[in-house]
Amino acid sequence: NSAPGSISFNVYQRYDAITAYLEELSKTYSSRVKVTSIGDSYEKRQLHAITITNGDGVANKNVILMDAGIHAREWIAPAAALYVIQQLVENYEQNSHLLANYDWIIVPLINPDGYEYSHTRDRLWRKTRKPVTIFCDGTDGNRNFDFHWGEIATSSHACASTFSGSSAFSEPETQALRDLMHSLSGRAKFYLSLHSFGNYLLYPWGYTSELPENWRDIDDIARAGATAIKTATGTDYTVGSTSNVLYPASGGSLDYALAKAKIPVPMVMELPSAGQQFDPPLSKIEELAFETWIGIKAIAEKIIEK
Ligand code: ING
Ligand code: ZN
Repeated sequence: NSAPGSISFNVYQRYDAITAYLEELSKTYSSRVKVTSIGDSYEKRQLHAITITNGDGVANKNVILMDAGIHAREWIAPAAALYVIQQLVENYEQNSHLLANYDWIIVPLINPDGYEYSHTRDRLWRKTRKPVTIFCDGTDGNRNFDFHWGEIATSSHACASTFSGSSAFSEPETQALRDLMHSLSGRAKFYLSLHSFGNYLLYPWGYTSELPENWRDIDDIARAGATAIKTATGTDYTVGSTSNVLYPASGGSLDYALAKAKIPVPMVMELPSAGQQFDPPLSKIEELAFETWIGIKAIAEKIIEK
């Protein structure tokens, strides 16, 4: 089911290779693919978004928005995002129904500074890389969004791995994602942020154990994804609100997407670990990415048919 392409899933690709792949797709498939920069990281890496269409030239279609890699060490997440990109672009014939009335906008690596740092210096690095004090660097991007910022399961200590930031949206990476969300206002119908690990399909809220008004719709759609994965590979996912099935946490992009950017169906997917936390073995990357794609496709089909 995978298409031939110039990216391989037998290693965790680095920022430069990911960038080169996106640029190659935009050249080879110029009628259907556009790559833009939505901003620069603290260390001045471009934050790339790939817009995938069916090439019919119709403007302002509905949008499915995805990001991955807000947490540096969760390497399987950007790999899965690249797999989705590959399927939609290089395996277009089999997936064109997913692009008929929807454009997909995917940011496969929203925290490239942290990602590179987790490859070169500290495998378990989670945060961005902007210095905070003379002793400690980095902010947890998924605690830095301005909705109940700094309230729950986050730290005000710069050295902590869940440091919420010196202020809400203190980081160029979260600013870029915020601006992208708002620029799609009214068009984005589904937002998915990929993390690892633990096999969860999460929806708001993280800041409270109460549920959003449309939770039944979101739950239904998430369960379609979990069921598709269970059927395809036997892998179990837990579906529910962040605070109810995982832990309470505020300031995440998920809550922000619903509350502030008004994206009606937002989710976080916590991918599997293959028993190795943030290090699924290289031989498992493609399998896990494929399985994730099965779930995302089922969810997208459900969104699109609504
Ligand atoms: N988990 C997420 C985290 O940022 C999460 C869980 C999802 C929190 C949505 C808040 C909102 O802690 C991982 N593994 O990063
Ligand atoms: Zn994460």
